[in-house]
Amino acid sequence: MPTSLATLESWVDEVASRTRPEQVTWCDGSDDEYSQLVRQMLQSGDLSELNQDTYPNCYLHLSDPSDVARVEHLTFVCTDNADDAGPNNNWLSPADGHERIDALFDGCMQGRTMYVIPYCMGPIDSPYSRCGVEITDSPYVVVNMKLMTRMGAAALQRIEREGKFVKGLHSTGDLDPEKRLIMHFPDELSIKSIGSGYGGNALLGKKCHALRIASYQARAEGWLAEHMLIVGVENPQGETHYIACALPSACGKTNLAMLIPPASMPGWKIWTLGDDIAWLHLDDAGQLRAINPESGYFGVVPGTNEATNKNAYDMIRHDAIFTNVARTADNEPWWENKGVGEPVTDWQGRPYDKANGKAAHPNSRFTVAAGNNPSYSKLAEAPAGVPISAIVFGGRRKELAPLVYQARNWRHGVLVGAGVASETTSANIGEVGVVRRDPMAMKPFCGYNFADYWAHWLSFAGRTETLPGVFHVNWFRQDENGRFLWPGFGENLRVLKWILDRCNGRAEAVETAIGYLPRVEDLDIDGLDINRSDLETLTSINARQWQVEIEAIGEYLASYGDRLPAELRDELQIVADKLAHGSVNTADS
Ligand code: GTP
Ligand code: SPV
Ligand code: MN
Repeated sequence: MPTSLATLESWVDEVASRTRPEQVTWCDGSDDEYSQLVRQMLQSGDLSELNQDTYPNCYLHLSDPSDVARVEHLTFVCTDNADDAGPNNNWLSPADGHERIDALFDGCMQGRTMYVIPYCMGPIDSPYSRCGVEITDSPYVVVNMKLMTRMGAAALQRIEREGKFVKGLHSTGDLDPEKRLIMHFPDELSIKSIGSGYGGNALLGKKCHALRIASYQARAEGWLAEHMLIVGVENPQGETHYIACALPSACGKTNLAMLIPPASMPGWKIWTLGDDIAWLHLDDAGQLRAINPESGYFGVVPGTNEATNKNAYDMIRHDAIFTNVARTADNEPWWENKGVGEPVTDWQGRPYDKANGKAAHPNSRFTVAAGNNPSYSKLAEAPAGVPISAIVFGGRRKELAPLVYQARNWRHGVLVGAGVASETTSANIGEVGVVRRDPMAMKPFCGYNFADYWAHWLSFAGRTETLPGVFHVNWFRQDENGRFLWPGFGENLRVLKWILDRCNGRAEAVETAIGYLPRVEDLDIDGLDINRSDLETLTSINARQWQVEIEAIGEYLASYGDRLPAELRDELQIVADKLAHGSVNTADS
């Protein structure tokens, strides 16, 4: 066996004897290995070639139609005590969890190759990085892991040096939704997932390791694992400040992470560090720093076009894997709002027919290496990460939430994060468009009790004098006809500019009950085509609606019982009192 680490070797043997693969392959992460697996999948039909003249090295994978998104209802955190997983997770005892899922793994790899994938989440030389090994019977998973993580020989060397790694066992099984389960055993640093080939369920380095297991470890070790993009904003003076921003699934992280400044903001530049996950640590000087544990993007395809996200549009023109998009007559990938071309076959490979719904699945995805992104930051490889000036939370809210506001202080900021709610999206199997609580955009991803998680967030205030400012944004306000009030995408830079100016004491705001809001004149709207009344709506709050919201947040927080930190309850009371006693800038009528 090609490892000197006995615990790794014995685990691989143990898995092989349960799953009974035809052969075992250790992945070295080389380009040759990637090409060879692609050739093999073209032969088996797992992948098909897209137009190699216009989309060189791009391939299409069509999933089983039942297997196109995460499955929160089938995802479990297995801890000794149910309370440690919390009301925010499905729970089983570790013994019951293993028993239930192991039965499905018995003999599941017969006739298949079992791949062993050593990977490193984070720059290979960073002290903040963590390693894992994923065992899978899916070549699609191997090639996606190659694009998304630092995988192969270098990761194996680090694992052998450290002797410690997260064990992830995955099989596509028979894709029967009744036999699909994703289990986490944080005390054992292990993950078991069966019955799905979809990204978040199958690429175990991503949500399973880098969020659920990592958040559990981060609490014990004093850091944070978050569902956040990391972006560098360079102003015309050449100074770059970094922002970490948590938005729920399919709510704009990839787009914000690589936005292109509007023509009317010359001299501004955006540098992408990460588009989905951030690991945040306080350094010795008390500065919060972030690394992106991933090295690729698994992004939402629909809506990507030259106007909304040209960086993404360009980076998926070569060396990309498309999952569940449609195709044109000239064999190019097609999706809703691509802006060019027409579909001839849909995401299920059928002749396109409007009566069957969308041509591309709403949760169709691209996978590309981060290096494909024209705005990829050099500091994305820096072992020490980047210093974070602002933390931004947000959600998808037709109503209520203004374009942007700032929390009064860290403790209030934790309440703002805990109070995030957002309309559900097709990133999870289930109903779309219903508002649900999604604290810190981590509802599906926090590997332990949210009450303990908020206490952990609060504890940072006692550890340093220099925490980032905390903000909330909403790009998705609509009028009664469903029209977006804010143009979004590149224009979101105007909001980032106000946020950074606030952090540097260079922008004005008014204090309201919910925090500091910009007045229209505090935002840089030079060259922006938007009417004044929309701007006024976006920068004001309705006190009565907010009273209802604060009450709803109170009820939600109360569902965490005695474990809820008293500080959060106190902060909520402060906001409730301010709303009750009236405050400036409430566009109440
Ligand atoms: P995950 O990968 O699921 O975690 O999602 P994400 O947060 O990275 O979301 P992404 O950036 O892929 O955006 C999801 C959808 O929202 C896409 O269809 C985008 O076109 C759309 N979107 C992103 N930013 C904006 C915006 O500023 N305004 C509007 N109206 N839509 C946006
Ligand atoms: C999300 O759902 O938040 C994603 C896609 O980023 S997945 O990798 O499936 O989690
Ligand atoms: Mn995500």
